[in-house]
Amino acid sequence: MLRLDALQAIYPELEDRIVVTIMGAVAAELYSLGHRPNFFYLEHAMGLASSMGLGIALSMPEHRVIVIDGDGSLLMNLGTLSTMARYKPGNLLHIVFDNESLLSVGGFPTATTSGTNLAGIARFSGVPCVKEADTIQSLQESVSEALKTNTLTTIVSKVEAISPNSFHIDLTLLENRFQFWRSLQVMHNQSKT
Ligand SMILES: Cc1ncc(C[n+]2csc(CCOP(=O)(O)OP(=O)(O)O)c2C)c(N)n1
Ligand SMILES: [Mg+2]
Repeated sequence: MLRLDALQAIYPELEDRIVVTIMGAVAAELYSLGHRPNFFYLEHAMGLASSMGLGIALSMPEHRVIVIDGDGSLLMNLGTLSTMARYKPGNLLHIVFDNESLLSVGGFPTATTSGTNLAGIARFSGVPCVKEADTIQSLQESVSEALKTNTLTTIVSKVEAISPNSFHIDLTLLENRFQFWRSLQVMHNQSKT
C-alpha cells in the first residue's frame, strides 16, 4: 500500500478534524492532497507529533484529534504510548504509518525491519484499542470505527517506503503555526456556543 493512496482514502475523515503530522514525506503528501488550516505539520521536533496531539486532545475534549505518525518518529518517543495510555483521551486517534524506514532522510531501515512490533508495544503500553491495517479498505474501516467510538486508538499501518514526488510545502512553519492556532480557537469558541 502506498501511503499517499492511504491518505487519499482517509482524507474525507481528516479534512474537518484537527490533524497533527510528523515532518517530511507524510506531511508533504497530506499537503499535496489539500492543505487545511486545521492541519499542522510538526517540523523539526521528531517524535513529538503524538505528544502535541495528546495535549490538544486533552485540552479540547469536544473535538477529535488525529495524529499521523511514522515508525522512526514513534521509535524515538516510545514513552508517548504510555503517556497516551495514562490519560486515555477518547477523542485521540493515532495513526502510525510504518514503512520500516527513515524515508524522509534517505531511507535508512528502522527497528521495525528487525522484529520490533509497534502495535504490540502500543498494546502493552496500555492503549485500549490497537489495530493493524495493512490495506486501504482495512485502514478506512479502522479509521471510521475509531471515530465512532470514544476510545483512544492507535492504528499501525504498514506502507511501502516510497517517497512523494516532491517534498515541497508552500507554507512556512510559523505561518502554519499561527493559522493552526486560529483554527483551533475558532473550533473551541464554536463548541462553547
Ligand atoms: C531529533 C531529530 N532527529 C533527526 C531528524 C531528521 N529526520 C527528519 S524526518 C526523519 C525520519 C522520520 O522517519 P519516520 O517517522 O519513519 O517517517 P518517514 O520519513 O519514514 O515518513 C529524520 C531522521 C530530526 N528532524 N530531528
Ligand atoms: Mg518511516
